[in-house]
Amino acid sequence: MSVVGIDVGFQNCYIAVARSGGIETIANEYSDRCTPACVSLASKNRMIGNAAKSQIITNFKNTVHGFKKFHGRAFDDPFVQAEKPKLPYSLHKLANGNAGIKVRYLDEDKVFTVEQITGMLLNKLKETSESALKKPVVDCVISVPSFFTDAERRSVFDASQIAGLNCLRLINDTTAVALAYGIYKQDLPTPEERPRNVVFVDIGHSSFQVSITAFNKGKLKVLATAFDPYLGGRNFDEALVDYFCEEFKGKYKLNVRDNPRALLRLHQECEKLKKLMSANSSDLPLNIECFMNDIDVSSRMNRGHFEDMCAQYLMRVEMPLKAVLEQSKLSRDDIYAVEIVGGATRIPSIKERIGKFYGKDVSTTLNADEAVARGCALQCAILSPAFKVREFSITDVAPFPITLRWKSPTEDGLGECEVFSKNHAAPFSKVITFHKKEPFDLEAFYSSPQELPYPDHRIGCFSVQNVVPQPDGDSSKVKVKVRVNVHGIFSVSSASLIEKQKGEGEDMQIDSEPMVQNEGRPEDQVRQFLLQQLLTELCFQEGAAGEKQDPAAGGSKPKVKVKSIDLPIMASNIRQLDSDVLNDFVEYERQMIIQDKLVKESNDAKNAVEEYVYDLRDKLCGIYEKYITEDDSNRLSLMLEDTENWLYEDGEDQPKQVYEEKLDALKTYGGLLRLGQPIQDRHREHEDRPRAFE
Ligand code: ATP
Ligand code: K
Ligand code: MG
Repeated sequence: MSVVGIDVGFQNCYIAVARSGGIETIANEYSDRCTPACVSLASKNRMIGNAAKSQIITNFKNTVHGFKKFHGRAFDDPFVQAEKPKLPYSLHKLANGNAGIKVRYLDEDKVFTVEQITGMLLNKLKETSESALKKPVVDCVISVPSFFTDAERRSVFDASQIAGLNCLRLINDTTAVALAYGIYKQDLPTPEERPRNVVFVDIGHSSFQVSITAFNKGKLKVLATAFDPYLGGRNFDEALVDYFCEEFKGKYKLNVRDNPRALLRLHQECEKLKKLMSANSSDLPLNIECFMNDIDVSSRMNRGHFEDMCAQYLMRVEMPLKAVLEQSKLSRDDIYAVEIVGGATRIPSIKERIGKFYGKDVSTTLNADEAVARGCALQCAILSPAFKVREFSITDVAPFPITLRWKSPTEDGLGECEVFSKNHAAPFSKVITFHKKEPFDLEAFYSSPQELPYPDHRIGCFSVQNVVPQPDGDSSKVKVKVRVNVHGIFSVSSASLIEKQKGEGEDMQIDSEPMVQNEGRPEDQVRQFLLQQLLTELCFQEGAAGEKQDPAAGGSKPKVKVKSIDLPIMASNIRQLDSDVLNDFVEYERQMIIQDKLVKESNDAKNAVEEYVYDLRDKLCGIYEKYITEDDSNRLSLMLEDTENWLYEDGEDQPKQVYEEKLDALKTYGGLLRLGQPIQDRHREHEDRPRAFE
């Protein structure tokens, strides 16, 4: 069983794994711990991560980056529409209304869903972890922003399946960071003591998240989260880009925005400049050679000017910090430490503002780039039966309140109730009891659309089927379990009909769960206040080991035999991929992997031929010179030249076997002429001989 944690960033991805002795972040084949969230499609294969990033400018139309926030979003979504003009690649409206990504791949126009693109990226990260662990990787934990709604989470989860991963948990970025912070702390207060409250701030390339988490020995509890989903390092890059575009218009008469390649280069240079300004407050140069129309451009910038330019973004730093403090109902004095992670917290003015707001120096004890991935790997290790980890319980929150509305076709029992309040503990299950004579629908939605960073507040519809009246014509008691699961995804997870047994009164007790007596109430009208009461009494928290019962439910109640019949639930309008579509994507991803492998093998085989040619040619005029006649040497040189020409012409793009045969032929031909290999043997014999006497 693998233990892998993956931080899928808007810009940067990190992987941490559990190996003997602990959690470590691992490097990819470029010896880079950071894998860019970038996928480049080409006429023969795909490139993913670092290889794709190097194509951003050369193959800009087909190199996809900045796609993380398209998860679960429609093409017409305001966010998608606002991003569209800024993208060097094209978006396309899919049949289901979602935003698809249109590229040229294998010399054809192709539209990929964002799940497929993230699937490709995840597959690359999976391969990287496999080569580090030297075994197949399936189980993993993946991070998502804490403000991701159901649709976005389901979409990321689908992507993990396309990549052949078994995602044990989608964990919120700041919760992963909290785990990475807390699990090693030896001096946390005991469960009886007042908890240690720590603020975690993660500002990445695209967003700003903050949580306040309470720690006691062996556990963490997120008290509240807040965010600015649209504030991150990219805003600061864009401010610089805007500035220089304007400047170059006047200074060089260049319309940078009309030239996607120049614009991308400017973006890259501005990001570098931004990072330099974090370490340096003096005037810094910006020079780009051959920028556009053969013109070299140059300019200067300094931190003070940059901060003025970015005042509108810097101003937004305080809001989430304040919101999270208010929601947690703590005062500044209750805060033990403020831990910051994420690349954009390196901007001095951001860091300063965070410290100033909480009246504390911020601490940077966690690795700003790797903490999320490490937390993910720790969570994976906790969930993995194959790993022994210190007991540590994690209670997260549901950041947006969720309401359930119910209706039946003929009965007039319409009603609604907020089942999860803001910052409700999660994962969490609740049981709601209805009195119904016929099937009914439960519609779930986020209660406060105005605070939702997503344009549609509907979560989905869950139809509870096969509900029938009792034999005596009375309504049946239907128990419905609703939950926010370990991924932060809402569902109506099960329903059952409780059959009255002969001879029993209405006033029965169920052995497994407490019941509120409903007698005397108009049956189909479960009123709001009653439900709220039910909800508080009938909830129990999910532990890592499954669902634990509320202790209040106790086994002390008299056990009465009741018959409970499971009812099927049909979910509709849930924003996730249909299973056939998902299967097709899984299969297609597999084909693309094979295709990439073929291309790689063929390239490797071609390189082997090329290397053999160059190597032998070098040696013919070098170390082999003494062991070969001039005539043979000429013949061999000619053969090498032929091969080289072939490599540039017919041999430019061939399957692996052709190169392998070519290499064999070269070796054999040389052998027949007693060239190539035999010379090498003679040379080696000569080299070895004196050594034998030493
Ligand atoms: P997100 O969390 O939004 O999905 P991400 O995880 O990919 O994005 P990070 O890797 O945490 O983001 O941070 C990347 C951002 O941090 C980029 O905007 C990058 O330019 C910025 N950054 C990195 N180092 C510095 C620095 N020294 N000074 C300023 N900004 C920096
Ligand atoms: K990251
Ligand atoms: Mg991040």
